[in-house]
Amino acid sequence: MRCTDESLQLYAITDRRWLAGKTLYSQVEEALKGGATFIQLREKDLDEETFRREAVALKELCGKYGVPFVLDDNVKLAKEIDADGVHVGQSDMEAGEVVRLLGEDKIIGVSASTVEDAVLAEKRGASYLGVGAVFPTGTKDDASGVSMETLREICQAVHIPVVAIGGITGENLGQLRGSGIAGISVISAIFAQPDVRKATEELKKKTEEMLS
Ligand code: TZP
Ligand code: MG
Repeated sequence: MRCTDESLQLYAITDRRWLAGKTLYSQVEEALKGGATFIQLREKDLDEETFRREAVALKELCGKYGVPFVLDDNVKLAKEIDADGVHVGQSDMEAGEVVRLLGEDKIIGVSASTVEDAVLAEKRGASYLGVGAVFPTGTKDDASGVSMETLREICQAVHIPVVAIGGITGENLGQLRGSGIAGISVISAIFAQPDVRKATEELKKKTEEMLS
């Protein structure tokens, strides 16, 4: 399924590393209240049952806010709980296979850091692309860097919407102006902040300015 550009404006990805005693559910709800337009559950160190429980609860929560909810990597679980879709990296399941398993009415996000990856993912049925890391990030050790020029080239090469990812903050997001992106995707700029709702609101305002 194709994603609307509006739904990708401020795409928040979870990370329980910064929960500091709070629950993931409450922090995601703060992000939703602050104006996050898309949520991805991405938890690399959770056991299967806990991941499943979080996924079911967050799916319902996002549904209440009318915000798309996707899982990182886990196509099988996305199908089982009827999530809105899934996001896969270059080393995960290939997009065409995901479409076959989940159906064409689901959102399939694909990570891409080159024009070739991007064009191929679109051809295979991706709904949107996550392109990065556009800035240095401490959140993902093995993130490859993507220059502003490549980001622009990717946006021009595909028809599906693109979100930039990696090290994006309120301070540097202005540099993404004019690149052709539909929105930004962040982890730490939302979930590592002491006040998640306020951080999301501020980021949303700046993102809207940058995209206008
Ligand atoms: N993919 C490329 S960079 C990245 C991912 C998942 C991490 C983004 O995290 P942050 O904290 O917004 O830099
Ligand atoms: Mg992955």
